[in-house]
Amino acid sequence: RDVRLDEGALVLGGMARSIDRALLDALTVVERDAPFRHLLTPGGGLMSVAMTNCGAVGWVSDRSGYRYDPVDPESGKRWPAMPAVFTDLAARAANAAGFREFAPDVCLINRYEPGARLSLHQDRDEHDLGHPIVSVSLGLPAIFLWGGQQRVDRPRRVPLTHGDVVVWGGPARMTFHGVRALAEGHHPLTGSIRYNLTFRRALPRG
Ligand code: MD3
Ligand code: FE
Repeated sequence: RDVRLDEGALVLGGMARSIDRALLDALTVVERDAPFRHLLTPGGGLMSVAMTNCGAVGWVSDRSGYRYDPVDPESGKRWPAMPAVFTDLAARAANAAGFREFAPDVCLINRYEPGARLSLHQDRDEHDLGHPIVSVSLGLPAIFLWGGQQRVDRPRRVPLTHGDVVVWGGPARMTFHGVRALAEGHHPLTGSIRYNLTFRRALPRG
């Protein structure tokens, strides 16, 4: 079932379910070349969510701040290419939400184990905030926190389950959001893990 959370935020319930195995197989290939790692925040803490990327650039964090980097700092090599099954799903989802010709240059992949969480934040490291973000949830369910335009706005709790795809854009693009600590559980395809793929356009065209 599709749910509009706000103007510009559309949940495409279960849209990725029919290709879940293909997505997880492609993820295995990406993580062989760019393993999941816990990034250091500028404040000096380790993130509880483990991350990796594929595409022309990758989102990274270290003591000097956040950035999109064409090179994986762990390997010194470029990030793995974005698998066609990823790119294709992102474009179809953006289209379904009314964003034509979405061409992501990065897929940030978040891996949650029980207890891992993402505190309330805005995504503002991208060059042009006019492009939407597409996110795909796989594995264990999570409670997504959907806030307002200010950090103090009390967030709504939105359950996201295996195969859910969400498109965020337009007036929803700068909304504060986060993920509550993952509960223990077992999923037949991922075991005790939740993955989230987020597709973005980070850099200017060309
Ligand atoms: C709403 N990831 O990586 S995806 C992130 O489930 C992040 O791992 C979460 O927030 C996760 O930055 C949520 C959904 C998402 C991503 C970006 C957004 C929602 C957003 C940007 C603006 C508004
Ligand atoms: Fe975010």
